[in-house]
Amino acid sequence: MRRLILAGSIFVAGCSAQSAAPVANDGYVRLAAVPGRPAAGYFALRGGMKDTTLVRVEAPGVSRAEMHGSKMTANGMVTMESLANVPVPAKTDVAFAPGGRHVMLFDVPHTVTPGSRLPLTLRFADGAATQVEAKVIAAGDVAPE
Ligand SMILES: [Cu+2]
Repeated sequence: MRRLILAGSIFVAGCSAQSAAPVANDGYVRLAAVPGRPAAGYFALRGGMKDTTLVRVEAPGVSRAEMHGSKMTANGMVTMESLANVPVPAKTDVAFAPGGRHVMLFDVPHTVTPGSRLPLTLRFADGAATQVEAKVIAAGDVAPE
């Protein structure tokens, strides 16, 4: 509902009721095993009516949210790299999932505990935004379906 209001205010003319902006679903946040360490956010992103670029992720009370990619080094180690932006082609699935892209959430408030929800706001280069209510799980929990 919120997404449609945002889209409506930004795309002034010519838009139908269809979602112009990408849509995010199945969000969850895995807390770190050690308090104070960053949590990891995941979601399934689906491109909207046109190509765009994800430029920022925000969460209330979180000091910093960085988009990261994971990549394998020559000696088989997995390392993370910070991503300034993530292309989201029209009508294309862009996964943020374990082993791949994710959002690192720094200084997650103490009120964010397993079983709670943390709204993630995804902001795009064209000014559009979408939100996903991420389920919060503990470090050792199985990821939600
Ligand atoms: Cu990371």
